[in-house]
Amino acid sequence: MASEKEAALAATPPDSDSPTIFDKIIKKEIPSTVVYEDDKFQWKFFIHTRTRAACLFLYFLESRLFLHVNMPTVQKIFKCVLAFRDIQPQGPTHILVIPKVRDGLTGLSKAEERHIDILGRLLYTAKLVAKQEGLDDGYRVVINDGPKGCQSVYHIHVHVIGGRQMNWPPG
Ligand code: DGP
Repeated sequence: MASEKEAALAATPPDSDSPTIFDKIIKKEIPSTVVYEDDKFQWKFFIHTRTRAACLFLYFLESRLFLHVNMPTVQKIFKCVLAFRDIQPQGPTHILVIPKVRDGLTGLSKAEERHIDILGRLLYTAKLVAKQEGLDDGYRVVINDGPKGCQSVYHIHVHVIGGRQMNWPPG
């Protein structure tokens, strides 16, 4: 298996819509150990969206008829964040927190004002997950960005690493 650095240098930053391995994890097409899944209703999105009636109707249809249609807006409102164990853990605990809808956020450097809510939710979920994992003595939260930041998967994600003493500066 390639090292993280090798994987990051080999990774090509994709178009914002190109699928990544995380899309398959979100759709449960490949297995992962999910530790947290957020399907909370986000009132802020709801109030600001101009298509709320249509979204509610689609969500109702989806939940009643068990449709599994890709409806990004509906997912953005109702299902936001997924956290699962990293396949190459850098500590006894290593969890990735990702948005279920990328919405152009291939990495932090692509963040725009519309992403403020989801960025806050990712960090808040990192805290929830750390607590859930019992990382009471501390942990590290990392967002790698771009080739020099050692990013290998171009779907924004927050690493939550703990269970061992961290060093500084990071490698
Ligand atoms: P980064 O280098 O910051 O882009 O982190 C990507 C992380 O994703 C890396 O730590 C390994 C992890 N990863 C890659 N593929 C998979 C996978 O199929 N399953 C899981 N659980 N993690 C993966």
